Amino acid sequence: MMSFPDGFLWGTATAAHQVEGGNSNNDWWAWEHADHTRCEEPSGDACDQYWRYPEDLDILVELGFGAYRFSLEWSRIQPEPNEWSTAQLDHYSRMLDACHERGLMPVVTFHHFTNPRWMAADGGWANPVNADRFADFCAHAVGVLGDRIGMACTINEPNILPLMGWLWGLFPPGIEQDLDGYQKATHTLIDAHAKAAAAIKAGPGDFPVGLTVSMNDWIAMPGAEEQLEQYRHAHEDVYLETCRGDDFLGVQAYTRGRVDEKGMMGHEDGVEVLPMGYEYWPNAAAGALRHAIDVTGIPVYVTENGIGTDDDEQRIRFLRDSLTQVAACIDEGLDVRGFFHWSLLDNFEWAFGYRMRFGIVAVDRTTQVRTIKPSARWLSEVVNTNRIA
Ligand code: GCO
Repeated sequence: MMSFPDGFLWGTATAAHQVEGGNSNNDWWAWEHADHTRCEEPSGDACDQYWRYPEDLDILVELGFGAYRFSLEWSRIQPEPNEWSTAQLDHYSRMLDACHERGLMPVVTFHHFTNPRWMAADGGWANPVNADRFADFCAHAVGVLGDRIGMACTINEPNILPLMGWLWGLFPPGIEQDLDGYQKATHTLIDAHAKAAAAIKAGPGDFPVGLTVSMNDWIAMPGAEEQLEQYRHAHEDVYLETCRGDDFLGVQAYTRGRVDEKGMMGHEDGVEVLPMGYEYWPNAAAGALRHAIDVTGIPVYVTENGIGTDDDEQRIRFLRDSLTQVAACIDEGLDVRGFFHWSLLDNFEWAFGYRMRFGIVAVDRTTQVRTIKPSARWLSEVVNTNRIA
């Protein structure tokens, strides 16, 4: 039996654009509706969480979770460069209050992949000025919301944005193989994290502030150790190294990356492959945690881990194995403080649309009715007993 320390924080994670619905003033909405993109379908009403958040928070309470990680939609709060929406800030105020009324810690992400259209039109993350604009947004939002925030994540997976947006063309602005744009976006995002963290710290409230980074469990074939270092450095360490002074790091891990002397390798024969196209790899979180702590030396939370699958038994198997390894990391003495399952709900999985089901709660796409899955009950047992039976 594996157990978790007292006070270990259990939560689930979502992002505004993936669950709220109707976020028509951001670059993703534009991207979903553009003819030339590889998006399978538009986000539309998503899970209508903009209106249904009380019901979703009730589900978290019923399952015994202590925290909810969600994001603020910048394009709602600052619809134009010089316009701020008090009504939208009030909306997030009500969400924070609703969390506290239920005893849930709100973990607030200030940026989760989407940009206001005006910011995207002015170069997006490739324009260094947008780091200051983002910090300005953070200062404004924290001024209203800060007294009720439990923990803050500045930017979700800044390492994914340049990769998807400037090299692979899967996220807006949809550019492929633009190394210069990739590097500019990387620099702006690193700068934006530092400036946003300072702005959030300067506001009301006193809560931990950190970054969340997308990480793999990296494995080098014999003789390819140097190639692995190069890959990992460009993709992850360049961000981790800037986090050493932060309150915590959020580790988000879903699979592994294997490297041989020729570069990134394909799937290994015999290893299950998930609908997302990568290997089923329950050691992802533990492997990433070890490396994250090695590089940063700061406390870490798993801020995302889970799988997109229609097979809920497979999800339970994944979670059992993944959490067993996370518990082993804690036994080894690593400072791991919490685990946030991605995700609470089946939601809008970006270019894949609604085909990928990462939730422990199903959502009927027509009626929006929520149905708790067996995996939610399984995880609830772990959360309530603080151990894996
Ligand atoms: C990410 C994001 C989430 C995804 C999740 C599943 O890691 O890409 O934070 O928005 O939905 O990771 O792919």
